[in-house]
Amino acid sequence: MFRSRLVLGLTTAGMLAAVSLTACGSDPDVTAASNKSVDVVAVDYAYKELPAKAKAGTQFSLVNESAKELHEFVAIRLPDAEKRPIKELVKLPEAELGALLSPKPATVIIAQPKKGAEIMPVGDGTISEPGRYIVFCAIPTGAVPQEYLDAAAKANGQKPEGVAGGPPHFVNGMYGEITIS
Ligand SMILES: [Cu+2]
Repeated sequence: MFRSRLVLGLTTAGMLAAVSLTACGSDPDVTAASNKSVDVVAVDYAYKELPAKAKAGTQFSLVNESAKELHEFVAIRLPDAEKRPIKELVKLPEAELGALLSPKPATVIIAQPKKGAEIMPVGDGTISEPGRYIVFCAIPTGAVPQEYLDAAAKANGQKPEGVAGGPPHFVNGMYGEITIS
């Protein structure tokens, strides 16, 4: 399963604490217009046009506008009792964050730079179950796209390991949330 390896690329809690408070990726004014499909845009290092709300069954896709970085859209349903804002959650100590992110994602979409191809190691972009989802990108900053994709292909749906790079993109602010109803 997609266990807490997700965050093994994490650095220290100290680095997480350095995350800017201004970088939260959801736009509270945006609600998905259609219950069919939504294109989320990835830039270095944030999501654009990430709806705050969408209907169950919405299929997401990821358009990567970065010139060189690979980006991903990992959506994990949070426990119903979890009410803290996402910007607090991403700053939790690694073990705590790892536990929160241990459920299998509803979907994982990886998109190549320059609006390149999408790869879907988990699911097909569809989020079916109502709830509150954290959306984040854990690709190491500066990782070579092909190196990461090769590692992802070998990882069988789990988080690729051993890919050179800096802290995961969510440490740079690449995270957000979507409420599915
Ligand atoms: Cu990213």
